[in-house]
Amino acid sequence: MQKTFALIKPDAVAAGNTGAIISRIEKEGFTIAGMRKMKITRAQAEAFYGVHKARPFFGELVSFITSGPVVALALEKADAISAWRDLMGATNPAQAAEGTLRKEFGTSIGTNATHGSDAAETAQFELALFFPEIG
Ligand code: 3AN
Repeated sequence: MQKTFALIKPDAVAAGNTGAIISRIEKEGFTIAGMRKMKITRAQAEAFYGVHKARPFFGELVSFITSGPVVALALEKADAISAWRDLMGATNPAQAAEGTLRKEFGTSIGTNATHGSDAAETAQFELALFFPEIG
């Protein structure tokens, strides 16, 4: 079993898609090991998106992710990191495959409904940031 970190982003929460996304998560066989609806602070966002600091859209990322409530999730499954990225689909919803969450719920490359850790080290870092109580 592997754990990954997932977020339902402010666009999807505001659009009332939290339940539909959680339902897909359970249907796809993930165990929800942690779940918290919260507003991310600026300091948390800057730490979370630290790897993107040099990107031109860093400011945009931080202001979007702090713009409204998110649902933070610790998900567990065999190969959870890649399974969750497969379920999310491509970063840009316009390029995401049919049946993926970003295709169904994302509206632009920035407002793309969900986040998922991209590697074991990032999963560990992001889980520790949002779920320090989960080992
Ligand atoms: P992913 O979330 O699929 O791993 P990354 O790591 O390339 O994608 O990008 C991190 C986040 O930055 C994405 N979730 C997306 O919302 C945002 N992003 C990526 N590219 C752009 C862009 N060109 N303009 C605005 N936001 C972007």
